[in-house]
Amino acid sequence: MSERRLLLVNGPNLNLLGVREPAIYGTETLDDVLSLTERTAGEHGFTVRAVQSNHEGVLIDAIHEARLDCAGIVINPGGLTHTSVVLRDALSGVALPVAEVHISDVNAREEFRRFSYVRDVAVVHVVGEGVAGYATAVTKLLDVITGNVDG
Ligand code: CA2
Repeated sequence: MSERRLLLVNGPNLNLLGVREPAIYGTETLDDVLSLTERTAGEHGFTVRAVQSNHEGVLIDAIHEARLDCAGIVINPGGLTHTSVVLRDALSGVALPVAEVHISDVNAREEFRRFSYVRDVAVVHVVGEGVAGYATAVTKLLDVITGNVDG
């Protein structure tokens, strides 16, 4: 394992969390996501570096940089989940363990949300737990990283 740090990636429009569409995404904000993720990782002696961007290339650069100093990646790719081969290639290219998290239950919404380009490059999948799902994703990913479970 490299350093005891996780990269948290939030994709396009997730800066609007808690501001719009509370019926789907709840009332917690992106700052709440960051606090929860940092607290959960901190309980296991890990720190978090977080990036949110509405620009695919910014996310890809952050994923590439994680190769140098992170032990794993927690990602909610937002709508890029369903569209982005390049995001998938970046994740598979850095060869770090990945947890894919979705706030809403993507399997119970529109048909196009059922397909994920990220799914099979991730070792942990969390859907439909709301913002609390980020804590689940961190805990499960750290279990994989620290060898508590085999995935
Ligand atoms: O459920 C999730 O976490 C999603 O990744 C969220 C994406 C959506 O495209 C995926 O299908 C499922 C949308 C992110 C936009 O988030 C917003 C939050 C509040 C208000 C508007 C958008």
